[in-house]
Amino acid sequence: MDRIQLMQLLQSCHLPNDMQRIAEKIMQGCRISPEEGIQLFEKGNISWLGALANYVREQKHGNDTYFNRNVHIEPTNVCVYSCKFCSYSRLYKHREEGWELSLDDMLHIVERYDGQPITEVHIVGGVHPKLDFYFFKELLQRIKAHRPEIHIKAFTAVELYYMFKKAHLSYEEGLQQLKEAGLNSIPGGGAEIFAPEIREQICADKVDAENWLKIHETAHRLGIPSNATMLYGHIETYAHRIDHMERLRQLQDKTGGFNCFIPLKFRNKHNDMSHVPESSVIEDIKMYAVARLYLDNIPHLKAYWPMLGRDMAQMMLSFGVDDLDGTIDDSTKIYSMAGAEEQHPAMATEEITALIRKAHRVPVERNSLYEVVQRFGEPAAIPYEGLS
Ligand code: V47
Ligand code: SF4
Repeated sequence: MDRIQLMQLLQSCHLPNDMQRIAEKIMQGCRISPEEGIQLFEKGNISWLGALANYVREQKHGNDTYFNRNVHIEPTNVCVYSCKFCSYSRLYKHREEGWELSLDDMLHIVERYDGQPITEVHIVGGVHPKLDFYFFKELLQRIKAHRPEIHIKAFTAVELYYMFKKAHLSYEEGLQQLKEAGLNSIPGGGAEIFAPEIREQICADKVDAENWLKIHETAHRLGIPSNATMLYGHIETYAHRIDHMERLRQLQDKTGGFNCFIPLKFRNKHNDMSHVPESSVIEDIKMYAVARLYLDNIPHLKAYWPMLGRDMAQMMLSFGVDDLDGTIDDSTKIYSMAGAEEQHPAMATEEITALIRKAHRVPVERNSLYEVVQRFGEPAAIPYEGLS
């Protein structure tokens, strides 16, 4: 959709004056304020919010829709923390109910992909009290010794905070050593909601917002890019979501080190927040659209399909999203244990490209830094294939 078409569509929606002003600002490429972000959540309706988010997405990326070929390693689900939304972790005293992989186990996972064209290993797990900085440093070194070209995106700021603290290393020392051992980028997990009044209720004992942001800032300064997430749709308000995105936007202005933003929909099965209902589809769409409009300086918006489900992730390609993460190969349990539709998340390249084409977008295989590995051509007319 071009600017004129968008303006015509907005006119036909008869927006209230305040919404019309915000929409015009966005079309002119101006940044919206936190107050305006909250108003979009409160008063925005998904038809025009979606059109605006789609316009911004197409200005940035045209029809290109990114994915990568990746595999996850989850070293352990034993964790010293007790986040209330987490369905995945087990305390150390209950470790017999969980898993702990050895260095050899994890190297064997990487070896299983020998000769296959994956480009990224994503490593995230619980915070195990006995697995220390030197264990994880050796893990990086052994993976790189085996497959030097693979990109390692590893360890949330929560895991890094704990391992650096126990090893008496500053963020800079710890990150520099991990970079030399093979760390290429940092995933976005552990951010949850930055506002302390919400953090206290859902994940009181883990790293606070200031240190999460400091670790990412230090990483960016050392040339280690990262992602950022937000866990939404539980007890937070719209103001908390905007506060979260505002802190990310400010850091991104300083460093430019965030590659992508990933809203993570709270899933409520088998955790201590099961009484909190999950967000509706309308709320999910608003979340993605407003994220695209608010975070004008973060290049990519990712719908993480193992958590949203592939149908919802596909739909979000019309509401601001340009990235679907990767093929995954059934290597993560975080969301299936919390009740996500995808109980064994894996998509062959043919499936993920077909999913993108059916949304009339162009599939582009990327590496972890969003450099193009392979373009899959313009979407053809899609024949009707029945209701399934
Ligand atoms: O921080 C845990 C979330 C995150 C639940 O950087 C839950 O590319 C919803 O870091 N409902 C970890 N979410 C996952 C993560 C990640 C995932 C995908 C891509 C990237 C990336 C990073 O998982 C945690 C937490 O916010 N989470 N439990 C739950 N019940
Ligand atoms: Fe541990 Fe992460 Fe689960 Fe929190 S979300 S309990 S830090 S594994």
